[in-house]
Amino acid sequence: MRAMSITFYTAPMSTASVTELVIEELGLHVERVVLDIKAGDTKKPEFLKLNPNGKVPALVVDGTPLFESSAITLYLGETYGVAKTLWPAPGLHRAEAMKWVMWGAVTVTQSAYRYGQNTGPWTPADQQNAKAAEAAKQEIQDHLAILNNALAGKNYLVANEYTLADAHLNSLLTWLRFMKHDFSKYTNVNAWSERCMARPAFKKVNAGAGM
Ligand SMILES: N[C@@H](CCC(=O)N[C@@H](CS)C(=O)NCC(=O)O)C(=O)O
Repeated sequence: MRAMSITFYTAPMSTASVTELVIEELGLHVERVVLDIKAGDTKKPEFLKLNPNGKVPALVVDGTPLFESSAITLYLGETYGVAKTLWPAPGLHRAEAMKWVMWGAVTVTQSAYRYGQNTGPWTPADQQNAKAAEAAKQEIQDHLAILNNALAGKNYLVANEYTLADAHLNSLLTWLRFMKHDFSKYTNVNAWSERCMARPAFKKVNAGAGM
């Protein structure tokens, strides 16, 4: 395959760490640009030209800007992952891998954001709603139960082989652990997370992050 030029815009302790892990698993050589969110780097005009949402991760591949971590995982998976057996070839196993990445991006993230907005330091206290926070917390428990059932008797999500879907979803779940959601009932999820986190790529990316 022709070598492509890839520039990766990232920031510490952000959603970009999901992409960081995917890049590490694939062993890709990228040019890394580390932005400082607090200093306003993600809202500077030169970055907004690449990602008008003003968020990381963003990737520029041969001059084409890409945003949304899930889209980036799908793209990197299909382009570099199949030969490395980290992403299924086109077909139903690929569809299952996409299913879990998108479930994380849409279903789990929606509840996690709602919980964060109604409890965290990002929203003024008078705009927070305790009932909405409680409902979101329960939704997260329901999502974890779904994942726990899906992992019954299995080591990994798709065809029982580790793929970038495991990397992506587990990486996303580290944020739920960080936000102190209760994982104690979900033994299959916890055993799967342990397997994902034992991989050299995960250890390398998270070294020093305390996760
Ligand atoms: N849906 C996006 C979410 C990206 C996102 O929320 N990034 C946050 C960090 S976790 C960000 O860059 N925030 C910077 C800002 O709001 O200025 C994705 O999955 O890529």
